Amino acid sequence: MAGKGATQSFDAVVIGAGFAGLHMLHRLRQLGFSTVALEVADGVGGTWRHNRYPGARCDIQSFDYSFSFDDELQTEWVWSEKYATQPEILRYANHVADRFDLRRDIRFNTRVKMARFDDARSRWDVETEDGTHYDTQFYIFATGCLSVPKAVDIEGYETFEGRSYHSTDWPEGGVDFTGLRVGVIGTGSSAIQTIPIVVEQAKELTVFQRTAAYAVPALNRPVEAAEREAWIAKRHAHRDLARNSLFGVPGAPMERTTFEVSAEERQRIYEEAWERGELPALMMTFSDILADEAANEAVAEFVRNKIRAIVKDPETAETLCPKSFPLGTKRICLDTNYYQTFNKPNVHLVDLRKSPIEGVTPKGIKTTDREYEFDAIIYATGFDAMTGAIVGVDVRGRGGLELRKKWADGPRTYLGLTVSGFPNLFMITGPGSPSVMCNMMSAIEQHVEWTGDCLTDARKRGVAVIEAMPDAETEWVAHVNEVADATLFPRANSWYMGSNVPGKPRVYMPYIGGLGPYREICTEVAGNGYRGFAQQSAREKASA
Ligand code: NA7
Repeated sequence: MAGKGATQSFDAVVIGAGFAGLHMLHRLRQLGFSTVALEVADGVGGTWRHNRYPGARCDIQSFDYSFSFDDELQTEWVWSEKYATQPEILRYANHVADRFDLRRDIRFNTRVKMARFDDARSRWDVETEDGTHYDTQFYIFATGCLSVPKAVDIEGYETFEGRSYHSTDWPEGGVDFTGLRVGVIGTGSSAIQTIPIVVEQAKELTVFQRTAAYAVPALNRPVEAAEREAWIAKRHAHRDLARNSLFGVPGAPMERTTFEVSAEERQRIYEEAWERGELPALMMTFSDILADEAANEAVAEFVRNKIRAIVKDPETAETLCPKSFPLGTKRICLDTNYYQTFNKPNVHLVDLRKSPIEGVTPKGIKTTDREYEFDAIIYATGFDAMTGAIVGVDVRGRGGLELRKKWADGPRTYLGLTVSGFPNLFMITGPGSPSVMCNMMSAIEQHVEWTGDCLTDARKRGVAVIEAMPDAETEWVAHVNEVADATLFPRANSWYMGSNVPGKPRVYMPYIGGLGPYREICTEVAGNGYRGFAQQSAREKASA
């Protein structure tokens, strides 16, 4: 191996060794491309390596939250629970790396500093922080959608004299909260998963809520042997349904609309969905939930009534009821005893809408109302989602064009896979693709397969440079917005919109047309000679 500061040449450089990076590396290797993956951490797993907070689990059933690309892999691996815990998911990522002998082509502890497209050579120069240069034809982001923590935007947080933890970067080996007074800031999925576990040790736990979330019970349980066998028997059909579905898991919204049925029937349908313990279940009960305000309000009120029935103190229950955005327009949370936790005498809820946080002090957290003293504060304040990891690298395309500048008013992509002005650059689950709107594993597999096919096709046809055309990009961005605008999604201040990060442009980032229809579009683009892409062979380039 070449030493630091040297240049190494590859067909493809993949950034990241989470699930997307692992699969992309494996696929490109299978296709005969010399490939290296660069990973900032000291091991594989991506977001599942850092998000080690107690209670961290997937919110898509384990069978679905796994790869389908290798049949032996999917039949040999045994998931122990309906929703796997973070340690089990990380073990799975390590198993994938071992099984396909991927580590030999991953450079760990390696942060990319800069990536520059050299017009003359049609190659990328990728420079890492240790000064190594990677010369590559293709540059592929597999950096994940939820991998860069949102910087803590609360004044004085560094002055706190107790212990501070962030859900996105939890200490290895865990934390003992026994006998401590703990404050938790945030009530998104991470907080909702961790609060019921932390309270088992903490002396007092105070939750600071700015926006109440919709959470449905996970109804987690061990996977029985018979269930596993049944899944294995139907796996091919199951995966086909998932690939062509809206959310990357089998199932579709019912065709009926909310007010077509009687109030009693509606209630029965909601109850049935609630009892399934699955994230998309309530959204699939009627076809108009994500498009019609009244329909959404009906199902939202059903969830609020559940909260009111669980939480004994009426004022606390009312504060926990989400009212400021439509159900499903921020990712629904799956919980295990979250609402029940607020019935414990040592758990308190602070409504930041009534008394906002003024700042963190040496002793604790000060709201406009009073100061709360803590021994430990947990920040479960989320991520700079979808674009944070991409613009975190200084990427320069054709003519020195800066990706950060190009995206200053929000990300612009063609198919969420490519960017005009940035030839031979690909993004796995980039903004403008279904990504976080569905099961990430299904989204990753579709993008990895498409990218692998695209590179193979380019090689076969002698194409040296492939680049999204500006018109195709503009049309795609318009389509992504048009589809989003026909729904209630843009109504929420969500990380889908970038509105959780101060100063980030407010643009609806994922494509919500559904994974199946999106797959068809991508397949059609490829089938039509990569419609919307400018392509240049080495010979054309030389004579240009
Ligand atoms: P989320 O869903 O972005 O949640 C972050 C939470 O932190 C949310 O309740 C925020 O309130 C709150 N927050 C963020 N900054 C502040 C400040 N400054 N003051 C008070 N409260 C704040 O992140 P998660 O990690 O929970 O989940 C992300 C995804 O991971 C999730 O959707 C699953 O797909 C897995 P806000 O809503 O902004 O008012």
